[in-house]
Amino acid sequence: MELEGRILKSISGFYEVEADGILYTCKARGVFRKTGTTPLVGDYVHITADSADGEGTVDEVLPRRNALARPPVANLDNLFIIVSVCEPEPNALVIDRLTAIAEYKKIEPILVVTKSDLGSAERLLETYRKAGFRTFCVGEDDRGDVAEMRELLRGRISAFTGNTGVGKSTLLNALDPTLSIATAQISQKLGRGRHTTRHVELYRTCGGYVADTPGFSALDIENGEFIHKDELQYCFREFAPYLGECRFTSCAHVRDKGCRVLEALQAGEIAQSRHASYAALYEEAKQIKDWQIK
Ligand SMILES: Nc1nc2c(ncn2[C@@H]2O[C@H](COP(=O)(O)OP(=O)(O)OP(=O)(O)O)[C@@H](O)[C@H]2O)c(=O)[nH]1
Ligand SMILES: [Mg+2]
Ligand SMILES: [Zn+2]
Repeated sequence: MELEGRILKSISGFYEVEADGILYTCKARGVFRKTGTTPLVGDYVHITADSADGEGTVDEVLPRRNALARPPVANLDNLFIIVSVCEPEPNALVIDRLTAIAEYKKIEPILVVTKSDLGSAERLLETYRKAGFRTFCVGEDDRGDVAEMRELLRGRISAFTGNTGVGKSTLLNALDPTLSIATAQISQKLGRGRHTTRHVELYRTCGGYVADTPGFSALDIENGEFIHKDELQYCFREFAPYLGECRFTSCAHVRDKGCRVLEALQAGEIAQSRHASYAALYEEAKQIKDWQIK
């Protein structure tokens, strides 16, 4: 029986595919050879289901709207970038690399600050709100923004990403307590730094689909994606009003004379940390060979 479905989970050599409301466990072996594409969670696929025993094989990966290398998810509308005020500390370059790659792939980046009970989230929220992003804030006894977040999930496909331990799984459970996803408990001090979530999984919730993903470590700063240096300026949405206004058309917006972006930075219209991330990513992009860019 041929069916069209969506990959919800990829784990130890199997894909879990949802088709017509039924879950099929499909073998991963040989799929790449057959389709020429390694299937990702979020992919729409054609499967052949074996009778009614819930097993099958993936025959074809249907065209993707977009795909991320890290976290490995396809066909996203939203990328929720989760950062905690502390434990672990936020890192602007990590956040801005993620916002840039999401913009590049036409995925809406959204910033969520967690653990507001442990410190002030205001500076982070302010930076990203001003840059033009939707932002949310949650804390242990403050689930104020959770209801608003649910609205953004409705009818969309979203993924949560961020350092390990920021509270991605905890937040998903707050959004939908029926999910009961395993999280690192505060009492398990020994477990700190360990990854609790170990595979990508797309959950059907809040009228949409949300992927919980394994966190990355603080050292794991790159994400395997490349943006051409000339494209990078378009991946910082707060630069938009100034692009095309610089004295030199080839302006890199890093140290050139007559640069409108740098003027906006001086005037406080663009956050220092955001421009510093842009400059760091630009330096990196200069080293990238064209063949490395997909
Ligand atoms: N104080 C406080 N602790 C929180 C909050 N959110 C999550 N935590 C705690 O942070 C720890 C990590 O939470 P998880 O939800 O497992 O983090 P995660 O981002 O899913 O981590 P990985 O799965 O390893 O990527 C747990 O001990 C949570 O109880 C919060 O808002 N405030
Ligand atoms: Mg988790
Ligand atoms: Zn410029």
